[in-house]
Order: sequence, then structure tokens, then C-alpha cells
Amino acid sequence: MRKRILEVLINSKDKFISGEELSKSIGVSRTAVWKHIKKLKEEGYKIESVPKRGYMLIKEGDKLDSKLLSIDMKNKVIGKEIIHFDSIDSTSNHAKAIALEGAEEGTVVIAEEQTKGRGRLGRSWVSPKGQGIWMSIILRPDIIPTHAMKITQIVAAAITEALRKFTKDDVLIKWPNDIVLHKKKVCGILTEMSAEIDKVNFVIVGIGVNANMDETLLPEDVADKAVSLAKYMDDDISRKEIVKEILYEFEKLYMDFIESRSIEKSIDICRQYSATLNNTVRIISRDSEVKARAIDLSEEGELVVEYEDGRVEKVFSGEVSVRGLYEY
Ligand code: BTX
Repeated sequence: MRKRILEVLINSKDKFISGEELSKSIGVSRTAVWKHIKKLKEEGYKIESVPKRGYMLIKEGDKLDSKLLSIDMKNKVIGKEIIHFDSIDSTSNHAKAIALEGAEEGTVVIAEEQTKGRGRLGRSWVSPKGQGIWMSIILRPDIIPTHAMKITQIVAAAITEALRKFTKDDVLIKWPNDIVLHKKKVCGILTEMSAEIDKVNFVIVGIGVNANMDETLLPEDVADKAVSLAKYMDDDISRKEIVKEILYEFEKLYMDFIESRSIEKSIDICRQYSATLNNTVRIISRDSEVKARAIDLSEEGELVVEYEDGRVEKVFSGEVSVRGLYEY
């Protein structure tokens, strides 16, 4: 009910709507409307109430809370349930905890700030308050553990499709899990799973998008490689709209994978927008570093490389680290 009230208030932007109109359009009494408005105010929504004029939502703000996000949400599965925090250690930690308790596929955990945001291999992910999109999605695909890396490629494709709607500048994918804008990292993806030998229990996809970071506040080593979307956007950035687009694009590609068992559509997008393909890359493993040319992505999401001696090999994201001759 409160979501419906918010929806009506948002639609009558910057204009008062009387208690009577509100009660009619929602189908509850004026007293009920008043009670819900009171509750919304307690939840932090700034709603002005003026006798004889009615109610007006002062500033919808760009909070990522679940009610505002679920308005106009086109998805059926991904984001059907959204859990929002003002501050949390890591959305992926929370997603994992609730997945263990049985949270459903598609549940999204999102936060304004992460105090212990995580990257891969124990690295940290800087996630300041209100300056990005820090979210994790719970998935329960019926796949074997070695296929979980495919999910990263689906997410990368979906984010790229979504971000390209907001910036005229090139958003590209640096295989396997970085989304770059003008050669700097605008988004990172962290795919983790809980599995048995032959069965995945759940996958947690962590997504961090730098929306409007104050770069002067970033640690030096991160400021060098990070970029915000806002820097290359003409319009004001709406984190809410970006979240909706990412979830929308992801649901399309993920459901296609579940139904067809193939990530062909995602791989096509990853090929089209690859920052890695046709470049020389360095393949760094624990005790060696070899140069090769990235020539393709396989249908499974591996990077196909050709060594200087002509040998062709598929590189699996978990076993080596690929650094392009790139700016970071
Ligand atoms: P990664 O290991 O590929 O990248 C981590 C590296 O990126 C860090 O070592 C640092 O150099 C750099 N870095 C840190 N913060 C930022 C930033 N904000 N922008 C650009 N570069 C940065 C990438 O790991 C995966 C990141 C996933 C983050 C999401 S946020 C929601 C979810 N919860 C959580 O704890 N992690 C995921």
C-alpha cells in the first residue's frame, strides 16, 4: 500500500495531491492514507502535508530503497525481492547469509555504503556512501560448478548493455570481470558460489558500479584506475534508473541461459564490446608471465589466446590473471 502511495506521489511530481484524490486512486479511506503517509515520513521520505492542499513528495532523492526501486520494475524474477541497507559490511556477505537460510533466486541486496566491500582474491572494493551501486544478486541455477564462470560473462554483457543506455561514451568489457569506461574501471563483478562436487547450491553475483564518486576521496592506487559514470554523462545520474536497467538486462540474458543452456547471446555482446580481444595480453600465473594475443571468446566464456609460437589455448578465468597492455 505504501508503495502505491509513493507511486502516485512520484507521478504527480512537484504538485500537491489532495488526501481525497489519493484515497480515491488507491481505494482506501483518507484516514488510512494519513496513517500511511505518517509511516512513510518516519521511514525517511520527505512528504509535505499542507491543510486543504494535500501531500507532495519533496525530494524523491536517489535513494536505492526497495519501494522506490520496485516502482515500474519490469522484471519477474531478478529483483522481485530487494533488501536495502544504508550501510553494511558487504552486500555479498549478507546475500550469502540469507541464501544459506533459503532466500529465493533473484533476491537483490543493495546498500548505500559498504564498509568492507570485497573484490576478487581478498582485494577490497571501495564503496562510499551514495556514490555508487553496490549490490548482490542471489541465483540458484541448476548447473555444475565449472559452469559458474559463465554467469560472470552474462553479468558483464548485461551491465554493458545497461550502461550504454546512459553514456554516449564507450563502455567496454575487460575480460573477465571489469567494465571499463575510457580505459578505467567503472564497474567490477564478483561471482562467488556455494557448491558440492557436482551441483551448485547458489551463486552470489556482486556488482559494484561507480556512479558519482568523489575521486579526491579515493585512495591513490584506486583513484588512478577508477572512473565514475557521471563524468561522461550529460544528464544527472540516477542510480535508481541504472539499477533497474541492469536488473532488466540481466534477467533477459540469464533467463535465456536457463532456458537454452547456452550463453551464446551474452558472448556475442561480450565479443562486440570487448576491450581485450585483438589485443596483446599478459597471462600471469603464479610462476610465469607470458604474452599472447587475445583472439576470441569461447562459447563457454573462456578467453582464446594465441601464443607467439602459434599455439592456441583457452584461458579459464580462475587459473590465470590476464592483464592487457592497458592502463591498469
Ligand atoms: P577485483 O579484484 O577485480 O578489483 C579490485 C581492485 O580494484 C582493488 O584491488 C582496487 O585496486 C580496485 N578498486 C577498488 N575499489 C574500486 C572502485 N570503486 N572502482 C574501481 N576500482 C576499484 C572486482 O574485484 C569486483 C568488485 C565487486 C564489488 C561488488 S560491490 C557489491 C558486492 N559486495 C562486495 O563486497 N563486492 C561486490
